[in-house]
Amino acid sequence: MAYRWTNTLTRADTTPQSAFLNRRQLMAGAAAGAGLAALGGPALAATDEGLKPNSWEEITNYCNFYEFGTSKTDPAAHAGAMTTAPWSVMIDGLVDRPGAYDLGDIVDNMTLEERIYRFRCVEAWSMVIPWTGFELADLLDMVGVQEGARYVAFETLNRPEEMPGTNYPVLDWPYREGLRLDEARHPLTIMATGLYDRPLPNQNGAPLRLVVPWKYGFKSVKSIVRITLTKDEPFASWNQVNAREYGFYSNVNPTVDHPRWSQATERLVGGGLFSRRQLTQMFNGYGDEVAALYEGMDLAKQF
Ligand SMILES: Nc1nc2c(c(=O)[nH]1)N[C@H]1C(S)=C(S)[C@@H](COP(=O)(O)O)O[C@H]1N2
Ligand SMILES: [Mo]
Repeated sequence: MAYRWTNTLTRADTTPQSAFLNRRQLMAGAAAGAGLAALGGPALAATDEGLKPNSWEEITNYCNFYEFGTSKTDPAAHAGAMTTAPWSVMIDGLVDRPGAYDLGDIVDNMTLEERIYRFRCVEAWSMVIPWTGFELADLLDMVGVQEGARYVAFETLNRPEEMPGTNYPVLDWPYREGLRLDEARHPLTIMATGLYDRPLPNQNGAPLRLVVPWKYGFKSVKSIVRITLTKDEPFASWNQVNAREYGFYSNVNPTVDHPRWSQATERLVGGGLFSRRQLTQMFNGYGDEVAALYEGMDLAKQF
């Protein structure tokens, strides 16, 4: 299904400048000898060290994608078997134009850009990742969200013949995650299609994955085949496994520990085990942009 759609907003209308670093800006700035912190603004300047993206090797060889096994290296070893073309995404539930959308048609109608985001896993490691993607809000506008929709549910491909990990009942497959609609519409929430200006590798969730930089990594559902607008809070895979350990919101919060380990600090992957442990920031450093979404909520209870 081809659906033509034009974005009438520019990035400047929708995205706080401090919220992301355009990769080209970064390169241009570096070339001109400008300080990176000056370009970064508050969201990223808080961890200046974090501005340097992790290498392609690090990002593509230290992955969580349990459909291919539970070790960090399993996805790089086994995800190559996943067929990602053609790829269609079923968009349904409370939308005006439900249907099976071909990914090529979706991408043709989106504004693709590069954004360097800090990434924080609930296992207390982190990376800095240069994604290519488009805003989820633009996709939601394309299909038309109906009144009454309050959440967005996401579902990963479930294809046992190409995904050896799904033969084990680690999770209730397919992998599923959800966001509240205002979180989904936030300009920092993107659907990634690439990494370092290259197509997304399978192990990182090709051809389409969610990226929500102020939440723990497990909210970033990979290889998405279905997006459903719902009235009620959707099923979330890790929340279902252990609700005490994994809440629906999963906002990065150094003051709320995982029951089995602290969330106060993180190890930046790639710089040596001890030298680069750093303090974790509330909302992963994106608090200026997103704290308002949670006003009035007790984040120790709704974690
Ligand atoms: N389908 C699917 N999506 C997933 C996961 C998974 O096991 N299956 N793991 C999550 C977790 S725990 C993390 S930390 C991130 C890791 O993304 P990366 O491997 O690209 O770093 O993917 C998330 N998305
Ligand atoms: Mo994770």
